[in-house]
Amino acid sequence: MTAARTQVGIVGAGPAGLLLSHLLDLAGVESVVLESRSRDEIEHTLRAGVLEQGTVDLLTSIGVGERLAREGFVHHGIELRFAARGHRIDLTELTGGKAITVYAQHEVIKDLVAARLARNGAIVFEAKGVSVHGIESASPTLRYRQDDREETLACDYVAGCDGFHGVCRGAMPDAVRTEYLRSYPFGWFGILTEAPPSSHELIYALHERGFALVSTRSPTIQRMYFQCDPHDRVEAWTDDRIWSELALRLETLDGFRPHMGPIIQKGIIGMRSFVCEPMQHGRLFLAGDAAHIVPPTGAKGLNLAVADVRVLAAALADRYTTGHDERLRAYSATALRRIWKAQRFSWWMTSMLHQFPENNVYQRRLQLAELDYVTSSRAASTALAENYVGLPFE
Ligand code: RFL
Ligand code: PHB
Repeated sequence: MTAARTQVGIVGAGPAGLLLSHLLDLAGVESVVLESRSRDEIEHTLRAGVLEQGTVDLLTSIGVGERLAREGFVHHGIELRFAARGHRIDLTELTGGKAITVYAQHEVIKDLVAARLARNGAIVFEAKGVSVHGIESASPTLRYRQDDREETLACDYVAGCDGFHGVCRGAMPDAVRTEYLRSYPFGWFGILTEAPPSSHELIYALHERGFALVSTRSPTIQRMYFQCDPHDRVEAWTDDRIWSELALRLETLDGFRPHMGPIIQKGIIGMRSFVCEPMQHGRLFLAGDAAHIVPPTGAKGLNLAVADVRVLAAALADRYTTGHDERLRAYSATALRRIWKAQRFSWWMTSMLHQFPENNVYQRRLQLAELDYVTSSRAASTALAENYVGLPFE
């Protein structure tokens, strides 16, 4: 067994863990990241696509925005489509100049890994069986296996950035934790297709058959989703069936058809809303999906992970440079204010844009009235726009 020591032990090399490690390094605080998967795996897992303005600004200000500026797509609006008509929400005009950038999460991961390694950052890939010990003591430890060796990492603080299925949340005693959960009675079927963009902006559509979303990845690769049964099987969906479902749900009075191409990836994603409170116990701090999940309809998950870590990194840096721990003690409360607002927005977008099996005709008419209001009232579209591009920090 070998033992090592660092200031902050970080579990998980997702956007939260990698960004935290980078921000700490820039502030002169040492960390080690333990990741259960290989570098190749984390750099190729397909997930989010939409970055808020504040996420882009942060990544740019810390030197990881170069490829993002070159290859990301800045979008100034989105379309809400219902009753076979499209309605544009002008994000930039409604928010005084803000926009979102479409840039895949695994590209952000590649940029952050490269930035960490360029500064000799310590990332242990394929760290198996990570366990967390002594979080109520002054020197917590992380134990794990690497190449069949048992390793111990002693730290001042542990950051649990290990996603929804990680081990850190469970290291907080049940008695101090309250978990808020809501599951949705549907999932998203997601595809990647080799085709030109079907639209120059994202389309969020509500149809009698359910939700559909048109997004993009590059001029030649497109990302699309549609609401499905969460227990459906991917194999039940042939390419032809997928394209006819998307064409139906996206139809407009003026004959819109999505550009079809070979489907190179298919998958089903469950939808839930989840918050764990508090996000801190002893010397363990949770950030990102380890502490909260939102349904993807508001495109908030990755952006929230970034917002948590921004608060946590500043609080830890404060602790090391000034010796004060007020910001660290306030971390959970500070982060949760933004998290609950993002929960509300994601729940609201999801409720407005999906068919719920339990909804009766009256509730369906209310959904259409809500969409009509959001797209025709400046006040209502401004509320959507300011949440979608990201609420201001603190
Ligand atoms: P992650 O990305 O899950 O990273 C956690 C990392 O921890 C590792 N890990 C462990 N390591 C060591 N020991 C253990 N025991 C471990 N257990 C886990 C994992 O291997 C992994 O590398 O969490 P993080 O960093 O908090 O980041 C959160 C985001 O990934 C997530 O919120 C977003 O992907 C959500 N999301 C979206 N967010 C957006 O902001 N905009 C979007 O457009 C958007 N679209 C989406 C999404 C999520 C989706 N899926 C697949 C759920 C679209 C989809 C389809
Ligand atoms: C994506 O491009 O993957 C994407 C875009 C918008 C969302 C969710 C996912 O709301």
